[in-house]
Amino acid sequence: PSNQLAPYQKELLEQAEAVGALKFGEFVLKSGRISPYFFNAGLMSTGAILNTIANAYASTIVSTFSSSPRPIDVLFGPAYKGISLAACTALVLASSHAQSLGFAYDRKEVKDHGEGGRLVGVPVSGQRVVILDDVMTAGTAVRGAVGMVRAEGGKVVGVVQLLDREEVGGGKDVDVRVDGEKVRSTVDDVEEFLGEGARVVSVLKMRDLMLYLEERGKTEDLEKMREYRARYGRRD
Ligand code: OMP
Repeated sequence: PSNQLAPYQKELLEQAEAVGALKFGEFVLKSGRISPYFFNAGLMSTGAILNTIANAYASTIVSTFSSSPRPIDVLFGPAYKGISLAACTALVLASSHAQSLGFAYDRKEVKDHGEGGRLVGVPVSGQRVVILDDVMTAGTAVRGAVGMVRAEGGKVVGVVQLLDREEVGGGKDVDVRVDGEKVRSTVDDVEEFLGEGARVVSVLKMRDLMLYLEERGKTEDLEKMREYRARYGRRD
């Protein structure tokens, strides 16, 4: 792991802790795993924080996808938390990076009149789509988002997470201490699921949270993070 936080990562983590979006303690995750930390991106909801997040996403997108042979067309933000993330990032890409991409999201409720359809925003059919999501653990949420884009004929060429918890796929009974080399990381699983050189990247990783704790001398929290990582963390 790299051993220094970038200034924007530090800023994000400080803002996250200040609004209670980043918490240390004991939390049951969607996958059933019991985690010593939880990141609630829904609380990252002030103008200043959205500004930090959107700029970080935009820089990550530019550095990840600008070298790809074909440009990306659409940012997809899965409802609900992804909607503001993708909208704000599309705005920053246009205002600060001279790249005007489309923006789309799904509606959670079924609509049987008016414009119809599951997705709102620019059509994704035939388009190269990047999904902007909040947190990835075992990959269930992001696979759902990929399914929605594909159902409308879009091609998902990448995923950008706000936080990659750097875990392995599967549920709570997956344990890397027992399963060893057979266990693959969620990132590898999702990249394979996407196929053909698609990328899964993130603004923050679990290791960055650990650096943050280390800088603050939070040795107890850090030790719990290490134990959790030894159990569910990706192998590399
Ligand atoms: P997976 O679907 O297992 O990848 O878990 C990701 C989802 O879990 C996110 O979309 C959130 O709904 C939720 N989550 C968080 O928001 N923050 C966390 O720190 C951990 C989780 C989680 O339950 O794993």
